[in-house]
Amino acid sequence: MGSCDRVVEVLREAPAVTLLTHVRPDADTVGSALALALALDRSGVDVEVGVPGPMPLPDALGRLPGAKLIVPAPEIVGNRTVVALDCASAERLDDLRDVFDSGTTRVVIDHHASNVGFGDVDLIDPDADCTAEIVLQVLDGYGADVDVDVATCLYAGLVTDTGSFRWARPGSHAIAARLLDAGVDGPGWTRTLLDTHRFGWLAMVADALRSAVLVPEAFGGNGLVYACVDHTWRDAIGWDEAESVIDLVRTIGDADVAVVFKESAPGRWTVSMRSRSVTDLVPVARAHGGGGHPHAAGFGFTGSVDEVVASFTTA
Ligand SMILES: [Mn+2]
Repeated sequence: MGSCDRVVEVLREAPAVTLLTHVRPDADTVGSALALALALDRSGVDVEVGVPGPMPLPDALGRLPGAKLIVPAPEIVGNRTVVALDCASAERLDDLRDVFDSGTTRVVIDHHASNVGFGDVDLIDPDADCTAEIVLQVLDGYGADVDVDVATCLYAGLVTDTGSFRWARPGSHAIAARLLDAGVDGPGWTRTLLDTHRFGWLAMVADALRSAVLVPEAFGGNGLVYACVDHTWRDAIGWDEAESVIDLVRTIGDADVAVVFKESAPGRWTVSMRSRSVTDLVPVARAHGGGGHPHAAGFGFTGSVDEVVASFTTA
């Protein structure tokens, strides 16, 4: 029996399910969890969705269908069947890791190449553009009705993890067509999820871009461009507004690797990395305790940006 069939079987037998997203939640992890939650809820399953960490849910994600199924982290019951969605490792569950570990049937659904599996049932497909695609397979196996609400949640993961379909595989375009046929407002959700910022975002971006440094000798001479967003911006306009800076920095063709350092509190950083072609970021992220995909990865650290940049230069 394949992993997808096993996940379907587990879900069919569970009277109650806890679904968990990763910390610093994005549209793929939340959309995947809510799509699955909606389908289970309609089938009479007692379902709760937990979002770990201190970061508030970005406004746009709170408007997805099914967001009412999100339960504040302290109120999560923790069912015997637990599912981690889009989490490359158990660490990504942050303060809800105990909820996952306490389950008796722990399911991992993910598409990160760095994910070695940390559940009793691991459904991990690094060839999938997003976790939402894998959830769609599960929903089809489960016999769920992929109506406009479920489709909207899946589309949210698909459109964001493919960078508005820039690097989408043929199969992902086919899935997009199916979701749009189900009634998803594609242009509307794309604007909401990817092209909407608060006014203060412009000043933050100006500040971040002014900080940009090019290090041609880094990554074996393939080059690094990096920028920093300091912690004061988090309080001013919200943590999620800094997530888009990497999409500007990574357009610089002078370097193979683009990195954005985002300070969540003084000296505490989360790092987003992108590579254009030759550099495999998975080992780089793993060396710093993180994970991801060959061309998109990340990690967190406490300390000085200069030290981390120095490690890239000797890499
Ligand atoms: Mn994802």
